[in-house]
Amino acid sequence: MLTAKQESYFETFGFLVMRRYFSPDKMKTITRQFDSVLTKDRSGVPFNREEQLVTTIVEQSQFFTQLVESDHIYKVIEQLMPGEFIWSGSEGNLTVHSEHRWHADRQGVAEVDYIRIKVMIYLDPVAKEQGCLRVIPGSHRLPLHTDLQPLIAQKADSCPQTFGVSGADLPCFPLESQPGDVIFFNHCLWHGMFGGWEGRRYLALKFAAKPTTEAHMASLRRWSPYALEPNPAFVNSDRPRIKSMVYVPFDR
Ligand SMILES: O=C(O)CCC(=O)C(=O)O
Repeated sequence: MLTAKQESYFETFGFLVMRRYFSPDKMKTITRQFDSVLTKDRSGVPFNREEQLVTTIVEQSQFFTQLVESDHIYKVIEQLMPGEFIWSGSEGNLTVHSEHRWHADRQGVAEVDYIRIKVMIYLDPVAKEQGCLRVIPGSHRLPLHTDLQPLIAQKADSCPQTFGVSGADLPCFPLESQPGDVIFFNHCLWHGMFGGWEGRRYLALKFAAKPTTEAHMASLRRWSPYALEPNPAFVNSDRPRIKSMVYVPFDR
């Protein structure tokens, strides 16, 4: 599904944007399903400008589970991960914050050789100054990855004190997107968001290479313990692709 050039792009820069990946009709359904799960999670109460995160949006929705096992997602992850991979959870996000300061979801020298991928589906148009994901290309790799380490505190003055510019002015690549575009990025890539508004929505799907070492296990325990305790909806699934992603301990 991906070309060799797209694979090289992802490996080198740490992200890939698939433009118009889902049709307008498909996006309408994705948005309707997203709103429905989040409204149910609020017990039907209208959005009241409070941040909302549903960490099992995929697991509790047959529609989103099918999306994950579709070629559009599953086959691409299969191509971007060097071997087998496991499911590492989902997020339905309705945000109100205006910025998410620079960080890498998995940060540190010990992390960069263990590949994990996050898929971002923004449900609203987002732009550089209006809530899009900004990335620092190539920062999933050493030495750039650790050169940015002072920013991990994510304080208002982390960026000015380290580089003399505000977080919003740090050199970056803004992944402006329209509904239908889909972003795949390496969890070790440094990223941030500025210009967010109340009611910004995105779906995140997370995958990790199958852990094969104690270092991988330690990393999963630290950053994503939920990946090691798969949701019953996935454990009991009879769908081959879903079953293939359920974490099974080494010694079984
Ligand atoms: O709010 C956003 O769009 C960025 C989210 C983010 O930084 C993250 O999921 O780690």
